[in-house]
Amino acid sequence: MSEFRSGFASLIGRPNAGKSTLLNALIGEKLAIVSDKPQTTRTTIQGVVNLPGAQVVFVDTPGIHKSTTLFNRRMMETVRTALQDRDVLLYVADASIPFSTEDAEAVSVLKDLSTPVFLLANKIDRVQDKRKLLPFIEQYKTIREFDEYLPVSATTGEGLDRVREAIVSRLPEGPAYFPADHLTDQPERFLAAEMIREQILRHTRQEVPHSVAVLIDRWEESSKITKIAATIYVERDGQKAIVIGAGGAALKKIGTLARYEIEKMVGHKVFLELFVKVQKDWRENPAFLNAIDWRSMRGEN
Ligand SMILES: Nc1nc2c(ncn2[C@@H]2O[C@H](COP(=O)(O)OP(=O)(O)O)[C@@H](O)[C@H]2O)c(=O)[nH]1
Ligand SMILES: [Mg+2]
Repeated sequence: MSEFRSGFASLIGRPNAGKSTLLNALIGEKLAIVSDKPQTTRTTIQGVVNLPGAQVVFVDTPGIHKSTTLFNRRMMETVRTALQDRDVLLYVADASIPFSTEDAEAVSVLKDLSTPVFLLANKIDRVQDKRKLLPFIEQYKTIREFDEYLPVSATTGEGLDRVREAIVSRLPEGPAYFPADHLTDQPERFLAAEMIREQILRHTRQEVPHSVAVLIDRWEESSKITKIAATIYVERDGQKAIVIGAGGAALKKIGTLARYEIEKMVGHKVFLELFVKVQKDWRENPAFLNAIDWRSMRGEN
């Protein structure tokens, strides 16, 4: 009988490639928030999958992008950390749009790595003519050789079995890292803050998504109801007005939709109270960045 295998697989790639959607699809649970705005994912997120004879710990990461603010630089640091000490790297590319110089630049983060790297050509549900996948993959090959080339769709699930098989075949033998019921490294209250931020990303535009941070102020759980108070931070008065909306309509919608998601997670009724505050230029404020990072809250980095 073959031995049990276990290991870590990081999902990396440019913003919007579909890394977080893939994480959720591979896990079968919604762990990472998803939107069509870049920088939806701001931190690494682990999701554990138990397969027959193997345990894979997937790690979702922020998209590879140019660092302008202190916050962006921190995000890119987490991407670089996620490249280290992994058993497999999954480079996710959007196969529904043409290859660009930004793609070529982003792939360069993989330079000098000896870890096996798979190219996941994602969003193939949007590629009508599948013959186009070959030249798409060839473009990547001109930059580097990958250990596997896997066409997938995170939304339909196509190709994901091949991904799981290919990962397991590259994992070292070893015991599971986590107990079978351990799903993620994220505390529930951080997931809740993310669910609130997801609704803001979905219902606002332009500069607002980048300027939003959410912190949970209060979390009181009883057997029937969880009472949560959270503050939405923005950088400008104008953004505050957008998040609140005319007569509070936008904030009400955000709160209602986020509450549904949080109720699904905690499994009972939720009472959600939201506040909106201006925290000028928080993306350049180290103390504030520490406050919104649950890892540093727990003294993990
Ligand atoms: N059609 C299609 N859309 C996808 C697929 N994967 C992701 N998306 C969409 O692409 C956008 C970005 O996805 P997200 O997972 O947040 O990308 P990330 O920035 O790489 O984490 C979202 O609107 C997703 O719904 C896919 O396989 N097919
Ligand atoms: Mg993401």
